[in-house]
Amino acid sequence: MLNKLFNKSKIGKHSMEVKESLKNDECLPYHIAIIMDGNGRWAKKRAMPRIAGHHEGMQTVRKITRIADDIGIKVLTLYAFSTENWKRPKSEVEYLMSLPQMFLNSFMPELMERNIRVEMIGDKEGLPSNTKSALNEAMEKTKNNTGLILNFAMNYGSRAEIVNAMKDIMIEVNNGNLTLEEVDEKTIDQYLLTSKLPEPDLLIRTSGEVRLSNFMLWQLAYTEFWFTDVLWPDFDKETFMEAIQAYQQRNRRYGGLKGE
Ligand code: V0D
Repeated sequence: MLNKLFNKSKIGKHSMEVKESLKNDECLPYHIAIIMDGNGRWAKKRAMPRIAGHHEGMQTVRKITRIADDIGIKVLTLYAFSTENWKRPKSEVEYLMSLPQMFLNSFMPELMERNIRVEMIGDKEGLPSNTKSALNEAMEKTKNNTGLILNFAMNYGSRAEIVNAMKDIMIEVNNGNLTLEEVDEKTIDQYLLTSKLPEPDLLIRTSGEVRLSNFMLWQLAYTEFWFTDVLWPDFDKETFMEAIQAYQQRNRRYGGLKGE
């Protein structure tokens, strides 16, 4: 039922038909995922505390959300907090956990105006209650919005997501609701936290690290990757457009080869 909302039936597993229909639009990626790295490094370079970098990074989230919405991106998934990030100093984790509330308090009117829907993937139950209620409120208020889906990965880890999907599938098999023979890639898709979303077309990681860090391992199987040394707080429209253009060029080349 929600598949209809995201037009999943129409766009297919790898958004091929959207890519087709957007040919005139030079193959705008439908779903962009970003690993927002380099906030601490940005602060260090300025002899500022790490939390100042996180605050600046939050402003970048605002700017990039506006741009994504303006150019017609349909889904923007932002890796905001991994299950590994709990290992950071308590004061830093506390500050990070206050960011969703801070962000939503000031940005909610604009989210509504822009018809943006807030979503999240990750273990919400593991979040502090203030953070959880800020998120719940934002998702509830924006649930009927039909524009850009702003999807935050919070307390998210991809292997844990896959383990939980496997367990849920095994329960169904155990209960006789599903047979072993019926389990295929589609089944696994359906049990992941991203079951309602198309797979990312483009993954961006900032700050020069070239790895996935347990982010959307299953979902990124066919995604184009784009890496930059730019630190997340310095990420701007120009960098964003550079990433999208690189994606479009790769698609064009692929299309050209395929046609010959
Ligand atoms: C810090 C860079 C926005 C990455 C961006 C708790 C690290 C700024 C949010 C946010 C974070 C999350 C959910 C929501 C609204 C806003 C956010 C965290 C970190 C982790 F509904 N920025 N931001 N959440 N940073």
